[in-house]
Amino acid sequence: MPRGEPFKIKMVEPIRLISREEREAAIRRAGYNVFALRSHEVYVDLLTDSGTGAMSQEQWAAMMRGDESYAGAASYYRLRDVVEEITGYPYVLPTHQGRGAEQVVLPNLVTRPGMYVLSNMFFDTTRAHVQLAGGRPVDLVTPEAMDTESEYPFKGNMDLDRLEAFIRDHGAEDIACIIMTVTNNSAGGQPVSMANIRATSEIARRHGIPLLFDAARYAENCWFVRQREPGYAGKSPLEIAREMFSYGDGLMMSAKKDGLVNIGGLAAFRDKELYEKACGRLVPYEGFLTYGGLAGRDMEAMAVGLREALDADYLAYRVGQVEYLGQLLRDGGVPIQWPVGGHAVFVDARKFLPHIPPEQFPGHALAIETYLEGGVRGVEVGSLMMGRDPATGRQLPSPFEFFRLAIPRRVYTSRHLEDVADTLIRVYRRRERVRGVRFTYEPKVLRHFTARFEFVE
Ligand code: PM9
Repeated sequence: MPRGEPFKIKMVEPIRLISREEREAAIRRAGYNVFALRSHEVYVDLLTDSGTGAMSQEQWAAMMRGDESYAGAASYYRLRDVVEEITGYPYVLPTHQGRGAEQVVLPNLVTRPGMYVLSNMFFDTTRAHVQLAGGRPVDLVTPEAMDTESEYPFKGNMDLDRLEAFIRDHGAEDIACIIMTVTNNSAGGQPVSMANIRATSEIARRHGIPLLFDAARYAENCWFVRQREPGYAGKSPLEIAREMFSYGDGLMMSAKKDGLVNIGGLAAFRDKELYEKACGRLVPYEGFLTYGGLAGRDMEAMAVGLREALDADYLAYRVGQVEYLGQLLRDGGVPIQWPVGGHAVFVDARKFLPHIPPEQFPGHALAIETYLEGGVRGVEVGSLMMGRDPATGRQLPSPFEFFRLAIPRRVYTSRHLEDVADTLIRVYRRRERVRGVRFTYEPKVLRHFTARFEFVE
């Protein structure tokens, strides 16, 4: 097998490492929040894999075909056909991004305040949309996910025993829906097995509860199923995707990940009823049914990107590159969620910085330190992102304290990732000198994006 990337580079964007003094000034000005850094102040930007990928020549070419008609655009129908081919869902709505789909779909299911929405694990915007709709999000990730060192191959799984018990204790009528997040971002980009999806679907159907996918990274999940689950090695990623979606009633998707586009999202359904309810919210919040907040050219790029993301050579390179960074870090002694996830390496900040308690956000402290050390930007996924209980104002307990290095698709070379690993290993060697942080400003909703901090002395 060749070891190189399955593409060559046709266009380049310069990047550079600014000086240590400039980095210190930049992070101070940013209120010690990496979200407030300007991109030119960052050398390797692993803040997110969302919308940061490089499009292919086929995607750029397809954009020229964009039909910008307000209603009935040909680009919409091309996108719809691809989504139906992959998912089997005929009712397709474009949205401006993943959270657009969430705001269009979730309030139709959370019909009474206090209803529960169950998930293997919510991403923060999905959790926020459940709460904004008056619902109560409940994470039911498998306990194996908590042990960051075990070899368990599907740490993204739903805990089926807790799912059954929750439905039995609270009653199916109080459960708005089940959301299966593939891959499970908050647990470390960890995959969900087909067996677990099938079993979750059986439970959902038995109780008459809708099962929706949060499909942001569904193609990477399909790759892990093919690699790790008996019986799938000979199947194409497309065949695996079709089987996976056959177990659900619909999806919400940020196409900025496995749609390989810089902007765009999707909602798609098996049945007309959920679709029609979503249409009622799409028009006032996103746009007309056949553009949903996107340009025709965006839908063209998405239609091509959705297919490219299921290409076996691409997926082998993609997941392999993330694993390469994980292996370099592990070899350097850095504790990470293992096995490595599909889109990011999740550094276990609890183990990395045992002297920093959760209320001083060890994952965020590591984000600041890694930026200062080598201009590398990653993000906290832990107590800071988890936030407070809206009813009591108390900090919600976070099962993890991660510092996430998310790898944009088709953007950085392995040499960049070697620089990232060297940077983090240098921080690890002087880890006892890293300090925790506290808020100087704490926003009420999705606080990690705009909060400001100072070091705890
Ligand atoms: N995920 C991420 O970096 C981007 C926003 S925070 C920097 O991981 C899942 C599983 C996601 C996700 C976004 C969304 C929302 C839904 N589900 O960002 O609205 O990981 O397109 O998608 C980010 P949008």
